[in-house]
Amino acid sequence: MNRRAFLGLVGAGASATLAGCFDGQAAATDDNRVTMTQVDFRPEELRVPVGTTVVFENTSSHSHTVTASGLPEAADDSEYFASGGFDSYEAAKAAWDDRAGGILEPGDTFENEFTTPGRYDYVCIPHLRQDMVGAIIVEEAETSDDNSTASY
Ligand SMILES: [Cu+2]
Repeated sequence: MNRRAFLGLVGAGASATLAGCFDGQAAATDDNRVTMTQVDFRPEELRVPVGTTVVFENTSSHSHTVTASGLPEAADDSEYFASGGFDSYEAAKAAWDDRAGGILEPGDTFENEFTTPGRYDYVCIPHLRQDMVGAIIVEEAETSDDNSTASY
């Protein structure tokens, strides 16, 4: 391998590693994207492999929040997520009531990386009465380093 090709590979690896560290860097596709309509999350349930960064995008003309309401048992407190960066539902709710904390205005996005398998329920605090709720279902990676065969 010549030196130029080697440097190119190093560069690609470094940017792939860093991509997860910055907000707004995750590429949103249909596989990892949830949109907000007037009073709905779409899709209401999204299945993703573990390690996926999900992008929540407010494509409506209303303001919303993305606020986790239930984590899988295997997840620890550090995996709590909410727009505004709160570390518990109680904190997010108090901030919303106090100053519209965690608000996602039209066009805003919020991202979260899901590192533990299980079901993560979340709500939009200002539209709870309209049943604006969703869930991210995080599945174990299908491949492993043993000799299991792919199922597709
Ligand atoms: Cu809402």
